[in-house]
This record gives sequence, structure tokens and C-alpha cells, in this order.
Amino acid sequence: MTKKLALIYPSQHSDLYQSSLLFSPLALAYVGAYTPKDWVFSLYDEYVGNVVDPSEIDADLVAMSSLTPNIPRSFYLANKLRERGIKVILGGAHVSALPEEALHHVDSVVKGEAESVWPQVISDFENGNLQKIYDGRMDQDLKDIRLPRRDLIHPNYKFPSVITSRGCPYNCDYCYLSVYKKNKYRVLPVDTIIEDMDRMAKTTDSGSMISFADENVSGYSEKDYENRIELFEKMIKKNYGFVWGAQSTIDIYKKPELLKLMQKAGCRTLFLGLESTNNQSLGNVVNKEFAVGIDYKNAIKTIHKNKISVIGSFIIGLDNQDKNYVKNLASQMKKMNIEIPRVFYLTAWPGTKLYDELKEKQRLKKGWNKVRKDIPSIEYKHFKTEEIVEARKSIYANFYTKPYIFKIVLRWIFKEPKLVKFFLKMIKWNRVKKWELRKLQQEQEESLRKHLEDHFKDTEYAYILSEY
Ligand code: B12
Ligand code: SF4
Repeated sequence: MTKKLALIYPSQHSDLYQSSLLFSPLALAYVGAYTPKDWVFSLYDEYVGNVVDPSEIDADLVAMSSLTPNIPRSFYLANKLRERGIKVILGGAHVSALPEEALHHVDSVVKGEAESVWPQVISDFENGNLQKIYDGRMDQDLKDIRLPRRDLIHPNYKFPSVITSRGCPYNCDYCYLSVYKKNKYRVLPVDTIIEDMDRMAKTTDSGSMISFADENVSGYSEKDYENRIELFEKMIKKNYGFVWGAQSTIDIYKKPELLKLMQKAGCRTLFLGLESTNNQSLGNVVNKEFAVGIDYKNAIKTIHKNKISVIGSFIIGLDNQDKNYVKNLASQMKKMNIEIPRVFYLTAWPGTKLYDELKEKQRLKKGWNKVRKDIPSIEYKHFKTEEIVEARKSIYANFYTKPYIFKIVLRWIFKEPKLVKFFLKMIKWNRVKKWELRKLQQEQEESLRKHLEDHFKDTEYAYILSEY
């Protein structure tokens, strides 16, 4: 008999308002690819789709993918579904760090990557023998990985994603990846990626932006380097109409040949986790040794020379960043010539070294729903909460001055006019809409909180919204 699997991305905060800027997630598309053919799917994505009504879900089994700030919502949905006798399985970054917590609300937890364990999960479910915790390996070779089920990605996402590698061998203290002991950088087979891109290109307008979901597109070893060269050469031959952006470590500037090929293959922007303008301190503060000593301005100059723009991501709220540092951040970023700044509050993801340290010092605020990089969720050494919120707003305001916008437009208008369009869209979003939309988001959160309170009158509600 046909069995029904409902796939859910629960979201505490709807992101529909910014759906034109969102990258599509791939987690459940991979889960779908490893589900036997006699199962049928339904897909619910609260990031960009309707709010899920758990009483209306028609399924034998529910698989949810969740991030830390959406955990209260995930547990709420799971409780409601289980009241109806539906088995619920939860995977993703948060539950990989804290599986035991989730077992209060779901039948099973999948830690790490789905591929190595999902067929076993399904077979155990079919035999009525679901285990509590499945350990999805993070060092699993990807040579036989299946193509993601792209039909299981919500159509409201405007930026399709693709993944060409997984993992990162570094161990930065604040990064959620440090939760996984066996986290290893692995590339997907080039021909598999090309097959996936061929399919994607068919449904993507020429000139559209694609996102690479890799932690680091450039790789680490000589072998990775050769693999990346092979991938980008094949992409160039294919001459796909789309352009793309990817995450990389800053040391990519040491590989100009790779940058050149990436540009030819369609890369137009690199998202770099620069974190601090004083990178000398990164080694001591957050264990980001590989960035220490790199002259960011010079590195970005090499990236620009290869006609690739830079989204620079920075953390504010590190203990060694006083008010003066934050005040000067915008001008420091401008000196580096980055095109788009992303500024995030220092956030303690569960399972990380940073989390353990701050918990010990009682510097964590309560409530998983607040643990996201755009909401302050810890006690900062040099800032009160309202102060750091204001500081972040002024960094964006001080960055996007008219002369600087003009400078960037001038940099790209003749080299890559399409980038200018993308850039102006980002500015508009950052400068105007975001603060308005934050209000909208807060209203949504309020109504959800009320909804949760109505349904969890007892201690359970207190537990999911306030326990650390
Ligand atoms: C695309 C993306 C998004 C998209 C879509 C998110 C979504 N619906 O999943 C958007 C842009 C909306 C987004 C938003 C946010 N994101 Co995001 N995002 C990513 C990104 C870049 C790629 C995700 C992806 O598809 N990866 C590829 C797939 C194959 O890997 P995967 O997602 O890890 O899934 C595998 C396993 O985790 C596991 N798995 C996952 N779910 C499930 C479920 C089941 C049932 C099973 C069996 C297995 C399983 O199996 C999968 C296949 O191997 C990741 C970084 C990354 N490289 O992964 C960050 C990431 C997931 N995001 C993150 C964060 C923090 C956020 C935000 C909270 C940012 C913020 N403001 O602070 C917001 C949340 C907004 C909200 N509404 O609450 C963190 C999560 C950390 C955490 N502890 O929660 C990540 C890891 C980035 C980072 N390093 O900080 N994000
Ligand atoms: S280099 Fe980036 S992905 Fe790797 S551990 Fe550090 S922050 Fe995480």
C-alpha cells in the first residue's frame, strides 16, 4: 500500500516577506531522494509558504527539518501531530546538537546528514521498530550521492540552491559545524553536480542568480583544488545562463587561477565570513586561525580583479570589541571595499564551545526562538541589548552612504552591470524594508507566542520557550 510522508520546514518567523532574497533549502530534497519509490510526498514550508495546520496533515510519517530559532515551533507541531498518532522525525542543526531535548517531543531524531541513515529509518518505521536516535555520518563519502528531489522545494523561493561539497575541517568556536566530531570536507562527484545543474538550468531564467550552499566552495587540499578546477571547467563548457554566489574562506585570494575560472563559470559574488576587522584577534578569540594575518583589503582587491564582488560577513559583540570598535566598523568595511556588508550579533549555537562557555558564565538569554544571528541572544561584555541593536542599525546606515554607493556602482557598471542591479536591490532591502519588516515579524512572533500559550497552558510551554 502507498505510504504518505509529509515533509515540513517549520518556521517561527515567516520569511515570506523577503522570499525574493531567499535561497532554497536542500535538506528535505535529499531526504526525499532517499525515500523508497512507493511513498508519496506532501511538502510544507513555513519560511515561504502557508502556516501549517497540524490537524489537516494527512500522513503516515512526518519528517521535519529545523534550525535553532524554529525549535519551539517544531516541537509544537510535533506534539500536535503525535496526539493524532502520527510518527514524527526531526533532523537538522539544532537537534544534531541536542537530540535528547527533542526526544521529549518527537519519535526519532536524525543527527547529522540524512543520506547514510534515512533508508534504515524508513525500513524501521515500516517494521514498527523506530529507534530514538540515528547517527547520520558527517564523514560519509559522497561518491554515490543521489540527486536532490527538486520537486520537493517550495516554488516561492526565488534563488535556487545547489550544493557541490559538504563540511569544513576547521573548528571555529562559534560555528555550529564544530558540534560534529567527524565533520569532514567532501566534494560531490563533478558529473553528479553537472547533472543537477543541467536540470536546474532548464527551469531557471537566463541571468538568474543561483546560490551554492557549500560551507566553502574553494576546498582545502591540493586534491580539492583539482576537483574544483574540473568542476568549473565543465560549467564553463556548459555555458549555463545563470550567475551564482557562494561561500568561501578568505584565503581563496591565494588561488587566482581558481577565481578566474569561477568567474568564467558564472560566479559573481563571494560570501566571506570575515568576522572582525582586527583579524589578529580572531585566533585567540574564536579559534579562527586560518584568517589571522591576512590583509583583508589586499585579498579583496585580488577577488575584485577577477570581477567577483564581496559580501563581507562580520560578527559584533565579541568580548574584545568595545564600543569604539563597533563605531568604526562601517568605515573599516568601506576601506576594505566590500560591496555588501552582513553584520550579525555573536550567537551561541547549542553544542559549540562558545555556547558552553557562555552558559557557564550565565550569559545566555532564555528562549530558543531568539537564538538567531539577527536578534541579540547573549549578554555582551560592552553593550546592553538596546545598545547593540542601535549599533548594528547605525553600521548599515553608515555603510550605505551616497558616495560609497556611487563608488560601487562605478566599480561595476562597465565590468558587470547585472551586479549593479543586484546590489541596488540589496541596499533597498537593507536600508528601508528591513526595519519595517522586522516589526511585521515581531507581530507574527507575538501571535505565534499567543497561539503556543493557548495550546501549552502547562509547564511544557515554559520548557520549550525558556529552557536552556
Ligand atoms: C539555505 C539556508 C537558509 C535558507 C533556508 C533555510 C531552511 N528552510 O532550511 C534561509 C535563507 C531561509 C535560511 C534562513 C536562516 N538560516 Co540558514 N542556512 C541555509 C544554508 C546556507 C544551506 C542549507 C542547506 O540546504 N544545506 C544543504 C543541505 C543538504 O544540508 P542541511 O541543510 O544541513 O541538511 C542535511 C542535514 O542537516 C540533515 N537534515 C536536515 N534536516 C533534516 C531533516 C530530517 C528529517 C533528516 C532525516 C535529516 C535532516 O540531512 C540533510 C541532508 O544531508 C545553511 C548552511 C549550510 N551550508 O548548510 C544555513 C543554516 C542552515 N542557516 C542557519 C541559520 C542560523 C539561519 C537563520 C536562523 C539565520 C538567522 N537569521 O540567524 C535563518 C532562519 C530564518 C527563520 N525563518 O527562522 C544555520 C543553522 C544553525 C542552527 N543551529 O540553527 C546554518 C547552518 C548556517 C550557519 N552556519 O549559521 N537559511
Ligand atoms: S571556517 Fe566557517 S564553516 Fe568552517 S568552522 Fe569556521 S565558521 Fe564554520
